[in-house]
Amino acid sequence: MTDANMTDKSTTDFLIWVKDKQDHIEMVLDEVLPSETSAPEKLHEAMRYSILGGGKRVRALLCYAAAELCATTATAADAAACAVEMIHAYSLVHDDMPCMDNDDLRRGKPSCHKQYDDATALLVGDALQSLAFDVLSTPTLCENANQQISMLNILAKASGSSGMAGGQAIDLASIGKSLTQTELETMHQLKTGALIQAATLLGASGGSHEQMSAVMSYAEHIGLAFQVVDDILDVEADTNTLGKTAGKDAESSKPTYVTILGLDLAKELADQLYQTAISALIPFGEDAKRLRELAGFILHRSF
Ligand code: GRG
Repeated sequence: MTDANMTDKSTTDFLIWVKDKQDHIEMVLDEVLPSETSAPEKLHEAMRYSILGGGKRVRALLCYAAAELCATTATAADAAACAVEMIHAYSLVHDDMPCMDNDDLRRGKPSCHKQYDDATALLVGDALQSLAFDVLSTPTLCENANQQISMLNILAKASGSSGMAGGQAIDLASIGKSLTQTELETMHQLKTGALIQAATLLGASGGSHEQMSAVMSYAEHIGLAFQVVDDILDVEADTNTLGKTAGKDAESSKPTYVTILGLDLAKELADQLYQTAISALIPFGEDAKRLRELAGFILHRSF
């Protein structure tokens, strides 16, 4: 889970930071989500089931690390981390449904439509998406209204048809077809990369244009590395470790970095993308420590 270059002491320090932020985002989400005792109870329970108590929280971690680097306020960083994790959870709930990837297991437990039903899963995704924009548009969030409007715009673009939903449409249309590496990259930049970039950029939204553009270059490369590693794990890891069905890509005839490049070249590509992401952080010097460590975390993750 950690960068091979890290010493034991810095690894421990990083893992403490990760745990602290994971616990924090869990608490913030718990507070923001409607109570399961308020009507409509079943929908609220299913929303909480789908987002609480699981996931690595990579997007929230990227958001917090970028916020620390760019001096974004804690209130804005919390709202951004929450909103991005809500969009991510909605995408997983919808992706698991029979009309899309049809997967029964998510985060080590039955996926939302298996635990509840299809209609509830559809509504959970819809409601989490709305709640994300509700949280991010809270009137008291930022003193700088322009920053807040820009944050809303970043998340809207990353989630919609020019971002995650568009990437998912290309993904569904590409089943059983062969894609070139460039076509595969375009699909993943949208499907997975756009939200990872948004998470990092939202965290950096309190920074200068120069800072945001360096962070953007980091996020573009680490977002793609995340997907290449995901394709490798789909082949190399087992279902228990992943908490979702392993081997799903091959089973559903999906083009992946492993099918296009083979395992060794896919691993080389992940490493190259990691190195390029790290280079983008050079202007920040030591201050970008957490973003560098997170890049290692993404590259070496085992689930
Ligand atoms: C339904 C509009 C819509 C979009 C779905 C993101 C997505 C698009 C589908 C997920 C399918 C998938 C497994 C993609 C591979 C990369 C990915 C997003 C993995 C899951 O993210 P993690 O590993 O999950 O960060 P956790 O559970 O740790 O949060």
